[in-house]
This record gives sequence, structure tokens and C-alpha cells, in this order.
Amino acid sequence: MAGKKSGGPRKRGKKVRVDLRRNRSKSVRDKSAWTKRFEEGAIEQDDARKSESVRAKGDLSRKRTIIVGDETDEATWRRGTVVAMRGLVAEVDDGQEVWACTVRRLLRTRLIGERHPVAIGDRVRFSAVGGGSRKVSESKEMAEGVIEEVADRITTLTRHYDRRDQVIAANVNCAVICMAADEPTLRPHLIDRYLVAVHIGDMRPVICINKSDLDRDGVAAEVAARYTRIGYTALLTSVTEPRGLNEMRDTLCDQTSVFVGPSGVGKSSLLNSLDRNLSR
Ligand SMILES: Nc1nc2c(ncn2[C@@H]2O[C@H](COP(=O)(O)OP(=O)(O)OP(=O)(O)O)[C@@H](O)[C@H]2O)c(=O)[nH]1
Ligand SMILES: [Mg+2]
Repeated sequence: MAGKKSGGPRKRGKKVRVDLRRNRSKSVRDKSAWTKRFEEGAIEQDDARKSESVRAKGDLSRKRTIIVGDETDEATWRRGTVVAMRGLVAEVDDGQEVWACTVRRLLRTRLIGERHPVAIGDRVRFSAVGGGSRKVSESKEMAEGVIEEVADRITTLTRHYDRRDQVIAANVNCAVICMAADEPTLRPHLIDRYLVAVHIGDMRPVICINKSDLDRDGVAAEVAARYTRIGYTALLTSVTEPRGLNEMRDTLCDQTSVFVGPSGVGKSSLLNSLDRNLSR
């Protein structure tokens, strides 16, 4: 870089090795064409030995070095928790107001292996973008910021999607696995799949079978009892009756929880019934 030597003593950032982006790790050479020509006898075997190295260089060659420096003054960074994701914009609550934050490009590069380097529940440090505000809906504007740092996650709920692990929520203690007694049909094997993800993520699982008003043959009650017998908390709830909502409130008290489950089982309805302030 031309400007490097002329600026006098300059604070250099730290060198960090990061994975190459997927599209950069593609071979630049069309290997199949070379193989084809070799098979057709156009390339002598001896020539190939002299000119081609077939030894893999290992992981080192698949990394690149980036310089991580102070882009803004750390002393001014604020702390907050990501409370919503809207595309690449994270909404960060600092305890007083909610900021619309993008993610510093260098941070994105360092976390390139992850589909979303920032997830709901992440504890972050961010810098304010001087005087900027971002329109997040027709009626809502938020102060703008840039996420500079993401704290290590204590727990994570992930799903495997498009050959990558996607973090759905970070730093929650409890995951409420929601199913419906009916509409959609209760599928107990799905509960087990969620249980595996919740245990891997180090969270406490709570099983909730909602729409118990539709459990006419008692199958949902039997499924819940089966999980209770092996030590899980399994609640039967109904938003319409209502039923089991106080029990659910007590179960969730004093912890950060995430509601997971298929579409239509009543997660939003449950949350709105548990706390009227949540409907917005
Ligand atoms: N009968 C009955 N219907 C319910 C109950 N809870 C919710 N519903 C209905 O089920 C439908 C789906 O509820 P939602 O709360 O939107 O479901 P959701 O899990 O949030 O769905 P997604 O947002 O798509 O993931 C709505 O029509 C609700 O009125 C219940 O306890 N009993
Ligand atoms: Mg919903």
C-alpha cells in the first residue's frame, strides 16, 4: 500500500487469521479440463509430475490475514442486548432505548462461517452513528449504531440450515417447545428433535402442548404425561379455554426464555395471553 510508509508512526491493528469466504476458496483452474486432456493423452505423465504439486497444503492455505484495528474509540462504545433481527439490522436494547445497528464489516469477516454473526439475545458493544436514525417501520424511527463486539455466548439455540448452523437465539436459559394437541396434528417425534437441540444448546427445556381444548381423545394429555414421567416439565395449555397459563407463567418466572415450535401451534397467542404488553 502506497500510503503505508509516509504516515509516520501509526498504530497498527492486530493480525487475525480468518477463513476464506466460500466463493474465494473455489479452484481457479478447471481441473476437469486438465484431467480430460490427460486422459486423452495430450499431457505426458512425467510432465505432470514436474509441473503439478498434488500435495494438499492443509488448513493454513485456506485462511487469509486481516488487520483488526480500533475503528472507533472503544471508550465510547455502549452495551446492549439484541432483541430483534430485521434482515442484517439488529435491534439493540441498551436498557433505555432500542437502537438499529448494523454489524461492523470486520466483525462480519471474522465470523464469516456463521450465517448471522449476530443473533437475538447476543450481548454486544456498539458505537453510535453520529445523529443518524433509521426508519424501521411506517411509524417508528430508531437511533443508529454499529455493532463492534459480540460477547461469547453462554447458551445457543441453533438449527442446521443450508449446510450451516444458524443461531436462532443466544443466552437464553429456557426453551419452551410448543406443540398443539391438534391443528396442526401433534407429532411427538418433533418434540424429541427440539429436545436434542435444546440440550445441545445447554438450555432447560419446557414442553408445552397448547390447544388442549382440541384434545378430545386425550392423546395430548398422554404424551405430556409420558414426558413428565421421565423428568421433564410438560404443560398442557389452552389460550381459548383458558388453561395452564398461570402454571406457564410460574415456570417462566425469573429466566430468559425462547418459544420454539412449528407454525400455527399458538406461540404468539400464548405469549400475548401470558403478557398483554407483548402484543405490538
Ligand atoms: N383452539 C385453539 N386455538 C388456538 C389456541 N391458541 C392459538 N390458537 C389459534 O391457532 C392459530 C395460530 O396461532 P398463532 O399464535 O398465530 O401460532 P404461532 O405458533 O405463533 O404461528 P407462527 O407465528 O406462524 O409460528 C390462531 O388462529 C389462534 O387463534 C388454543 O389454545 N386453542
Ligand atoms: Mg407467531
